[in-house]
Amino acid sequence: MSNYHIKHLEEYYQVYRKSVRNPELFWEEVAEEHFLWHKKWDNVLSWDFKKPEVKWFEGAKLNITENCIDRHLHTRGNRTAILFEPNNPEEPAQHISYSQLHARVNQMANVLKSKGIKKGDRVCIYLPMIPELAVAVLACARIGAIHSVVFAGFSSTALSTRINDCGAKMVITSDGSYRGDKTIDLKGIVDKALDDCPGVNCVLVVNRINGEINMKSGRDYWIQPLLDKSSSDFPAEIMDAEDPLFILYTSGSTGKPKGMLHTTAGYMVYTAYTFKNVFQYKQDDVYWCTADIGWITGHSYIIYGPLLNGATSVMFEGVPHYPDFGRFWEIVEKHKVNQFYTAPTAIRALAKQHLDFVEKRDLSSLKVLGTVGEPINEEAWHWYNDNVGKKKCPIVDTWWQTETGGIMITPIPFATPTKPTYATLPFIGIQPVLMDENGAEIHGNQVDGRLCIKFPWPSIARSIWGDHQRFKDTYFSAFENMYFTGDGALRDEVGYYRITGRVDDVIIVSGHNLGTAPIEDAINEHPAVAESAVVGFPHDVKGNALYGFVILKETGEGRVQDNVRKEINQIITEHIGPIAKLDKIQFTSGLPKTRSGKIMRRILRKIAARDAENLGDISTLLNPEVVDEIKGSAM
Ligand code: 7RM
Repeated sequence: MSNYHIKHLEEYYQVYRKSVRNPELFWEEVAEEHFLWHKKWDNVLSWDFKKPEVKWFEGAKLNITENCIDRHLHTRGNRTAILFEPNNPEEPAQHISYSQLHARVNQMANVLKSKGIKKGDRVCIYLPMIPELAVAVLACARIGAIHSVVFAGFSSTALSTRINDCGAKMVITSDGSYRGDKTIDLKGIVDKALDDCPGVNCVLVVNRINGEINMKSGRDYWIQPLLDKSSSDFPAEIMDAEDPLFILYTSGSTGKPKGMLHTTAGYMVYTAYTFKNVFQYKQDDVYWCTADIGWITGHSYIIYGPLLNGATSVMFEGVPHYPDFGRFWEIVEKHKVNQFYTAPTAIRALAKQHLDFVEKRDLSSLKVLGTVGEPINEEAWHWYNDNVGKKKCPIVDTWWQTETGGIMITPIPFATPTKPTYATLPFIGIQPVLMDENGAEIHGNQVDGRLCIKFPWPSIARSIWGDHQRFKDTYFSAFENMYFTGDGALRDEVGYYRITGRVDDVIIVSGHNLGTAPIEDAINEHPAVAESAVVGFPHDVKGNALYGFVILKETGEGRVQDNVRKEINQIITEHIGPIAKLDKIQFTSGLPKTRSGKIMRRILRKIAARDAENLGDISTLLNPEVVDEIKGSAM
């Protein structure tokens, strides 16, 4: 038992050493004690980062939803599994118990089955943050179908790309969604996407807004009547440990989004174990992660991790600023939230508002605060610590990725002393290393380098859907026998890690990963555009914002240019979504390029950040004269 629940720093070091000395033995013990298996594994781990191939708990048989739900029925059947807080504060919250969740997931699984879905099929879920989203995810897992949730803020083009890439047969969506004072026509977006998706033969539609929508006969079905006539029993499909559980898309620095593939048993063991320890969850606590289930944080730490521990997980439909900037604190007070997990970008936005929004609420239920998604700056950390945690709640700055499935570097509350802007120590079983440009490991403390992980952990992604070669090239080729994260990090004098940011062309805007290449591709669709380059620049709320340098085929007048600016952002919105819109667009006659034709983004980044005094080595630059032009008219 003591392995499962760490309470002191000494205990952390002890368990950590054990987990690294004999990972197989360690994870086997965790897996033995806390889960329901139809058959135990023949082999705990086999791996080869060269192929790459990783298998955990091979030979084991299980269904993750039995572990999330059925296992708790006799002890916690009437306890709340999902606490749904609607967008509109006037609409009552819903407390969905483990028993009710069991019935609803089973009904949904029966509906999926009746529409021809079976083990291994891909189902695309494009839903707002309503209970049906969690139910749909779990129903897929129950039947053995592979869910691919697409964040409901993505555009129709982004949606159709993902549907086609994974070959989904079915889409589960809603007539619309509420976001603050707006309603969004989700079904319209789906209809448009499906013009390009011949493989989808069934769309299930949740009624959320009573919207006037088109229902294509023979393809589209309202979901509720189907659920109503379905049985609330469904025998879980027995899965192999390494059967796929889900695909979740994440932006790459180049090309199309990568469908990260996660499998069943390892993901289950790791998300359950991290949830328990990183949030120090105790029975009957109320835990709230404000992420959307469309991101990995929502998969692992709204649905799977919490439910695997029999927790109460808050699911919030709305946004932090509706009806006003006090909404988060109102919800914390209302539901007596004990663990609160959010993104630095949200903290920065809320820290700008009147302190009264925070101070008028009773936040005394809070025990642990968390952040995820991007580096947290010192001011935001202190604001969070002082005003939300009242200096009594440890802040867990959790570093991890879609690819890692679960939290990798993090303090353990009440055990690890926190340090602002530091994610601190590797989680149990995680072996980070820092590497230099020449592929050598950097030993010692007070050093920085590229962050790699040298040993597999149970929830590492197993592949990119349909493109194993790309998986290998992206993560396992830069450094021999290592998983390369794409992030830079430094290690301080006591061995704490601080993540310094991406070392590739991924830019994190408000916690959303955006690749520069797909945005540039969208910009270049504009008929007036010859070429473009996008870089990030520091932004006090979003962390980074986007700055586009654009070469027009013919330079127009100011007014023409303003129109082009608007149209470029429209195209980006259509292709990717509003999160990828550019804050600044500068027209230029050329882009700084190396002799081999590569855009020197380093220079553009400095100009965008208004830090162009010292541009460093520009000796390989082919066209130094454009640098002066760009500097001269920087925005
Ligand atoms: C969970 C998630 C992954 C990228 C990652 C980092 C950045 C995430 C932190 C962080 C500094 C953190 N998955 N990142 N957490 N940077 N401190 N605590 O965000 O796939 O969407 O993004 O996010 O660059 O590589 S993700």
